[in-house]
Amino acid sequence: MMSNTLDRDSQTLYFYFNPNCPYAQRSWITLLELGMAFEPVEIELGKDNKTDWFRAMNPNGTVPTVKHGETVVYESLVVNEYLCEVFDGNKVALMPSTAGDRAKARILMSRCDARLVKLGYSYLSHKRDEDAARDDQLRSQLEEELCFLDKAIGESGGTYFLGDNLTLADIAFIPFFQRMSVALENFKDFELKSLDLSHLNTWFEAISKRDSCAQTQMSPKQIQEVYARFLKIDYFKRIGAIN
Ligand SMILES: N[C@@H](CCC(=O)N[C@@H](CS)C(=O)NCC(=O)O)C(=O)O
Repeated sequence: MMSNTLDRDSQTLYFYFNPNCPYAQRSWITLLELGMAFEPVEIELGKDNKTDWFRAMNPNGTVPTVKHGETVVYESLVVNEYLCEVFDGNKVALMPSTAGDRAKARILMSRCDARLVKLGYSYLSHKRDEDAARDDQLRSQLEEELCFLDKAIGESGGTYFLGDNLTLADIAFIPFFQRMSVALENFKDFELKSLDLSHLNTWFEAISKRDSCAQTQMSPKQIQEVYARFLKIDYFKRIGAIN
């Protein structure tokens, strides 16, 4: 506890991010929810432009990255747990209090990257006129995943994935829901809200209203512009987000 207090008082926390990056948004939301003071540093994306000092900190050259004193952390889900551990004295708990529930949160977080992100971007990137059957298959796989998530929230007995309180599990998903709901509707005529998934829809509405999520989100117009560009250059395949 003592060292946390010292860290908080004496060390600036630098947050390397880009406002278009959903992974960086996860950590941005976490910083805001924890009420931590931080110094944002915007990093340009999509270019082979990473400076030596940035690569020396994070060999992957990705955002989010945080530097806190001598400690450098990257990979959004790892960054978020680091922030929670260091600032656990702030009274806001973004990880559940029991080991079992923390395990559940971690399973959901890894499922977000392994399944939702992959399925969502695979379906979004697929060109229906090239293979309609494959398009239908990708759509039903995505719907199945959304049903799974809806059920997980329903079983928690609260609005969020782990019950009544927001946790890092919710924060892992929200940037992708914000982007995918706009992009899928726009480019695939797929409306999340039209699916009969009441827990998921209630979750999306509730979490979207939080200041941390509203303040960090891209506007629908920005999402349409950025994603139109991504789709044109096969971005999700190129960066390895999908196969
Ligand atoms: N698994 C990483 C993914 C981070 C990531 O892919 N970030 C992208 C931007 S959304 C990035 O920094 N790419 C390097 C670049 O575009 O220069 C995480 O969770 O932090």
